[in-house]
Amino acid sequence: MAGLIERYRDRLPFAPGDPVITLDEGATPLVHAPRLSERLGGEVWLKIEGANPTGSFKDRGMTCAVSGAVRDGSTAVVCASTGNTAASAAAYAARAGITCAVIVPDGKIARGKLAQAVIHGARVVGLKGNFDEALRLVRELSQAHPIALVNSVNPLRIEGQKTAAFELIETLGPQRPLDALAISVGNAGNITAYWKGFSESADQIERMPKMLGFQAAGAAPLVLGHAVEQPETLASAIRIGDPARGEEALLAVSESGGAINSVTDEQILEAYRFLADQEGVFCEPSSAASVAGLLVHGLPEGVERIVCALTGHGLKDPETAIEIGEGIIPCEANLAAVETAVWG
Ligand code: AN7
Repeated sequence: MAGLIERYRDRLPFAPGDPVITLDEGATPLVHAPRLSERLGGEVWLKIEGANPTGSFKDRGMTCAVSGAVRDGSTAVVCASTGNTAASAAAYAARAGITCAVIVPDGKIARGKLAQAVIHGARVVGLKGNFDEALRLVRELSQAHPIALVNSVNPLRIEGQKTAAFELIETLGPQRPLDALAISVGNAGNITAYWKGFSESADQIERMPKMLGFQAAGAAPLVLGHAVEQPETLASAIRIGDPARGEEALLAVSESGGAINSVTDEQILEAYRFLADQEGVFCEPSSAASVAGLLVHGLPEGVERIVCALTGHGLKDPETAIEIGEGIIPCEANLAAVETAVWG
């Protein structure tokens, strides 16, 4: 399967002959969730964005942002990140043969993401500060130096990420449009991108889906209506207090007749476990915020068919899984002991 730029070139700002930096991102599975459907009384589908090459939806935006940077003659890219953007930027920069620096809140990103950034050869900077401070600093840095900013403030990121909406329409078909999209919200680029994708496809679908965004309760500026100085949540990917695309996200929500709500860390973890043990789908806690939101708030009036965007793979954050999963049963190396261990 070709990468996104090749598949959707007519709807992306790339001309034939432009350099394309790709890892064959996109075309991710859309999996029906029977148990979740039963619990919610609707038809629920999971868009498995963790199946992208670096394990998150960021790859959709990054193929475009890094291709654009190369086209414009940049030899270096930079981003602030809660982890997934860093992993994706590092991989695509490696692919492009250019330099990458990532600024992450020190000690606050999941181990898998850190492993990716390091092994792809990025300069990994552990900032004594949070994501919002990191983003402010990289914006200044990229204005003062010839280094391309690949956060979702870069319009090419939104362009790439809107293709997830195109895929949903293709997969479900125009006769079976979805009524709503549930999605976790951090810096608010992804919900903005989905809405752009649906809006550009308005002529192909009978009705526009409602955008249902969910933030972690300790990092819910769009629910509270003001920035959060010290955001806190175990869903480290969405530990963001001042989303760069907050206004656009609110617009997407109001234009679509949707809503933004918050969920507690406990509710996020319950959804995270439910997906893993009832549906066989392992996503990271931040991704499970979308499902938590539906479990807590229910399906809105008139919503029957819904897609939850599961934004990142569970393996990104092995520590959380091991911490909250069932423990490991120690066992001597003989059959009787194994029998006891297996059957209890
Ligand atoms: C798994 O990597 O912001 O609302 O720096 O990694 O578009 O920010 C990650 C965000 C949801 C929120 N789920 O998306 C980063 C970063 C996962 C994420 C979000 C992120 P946006």
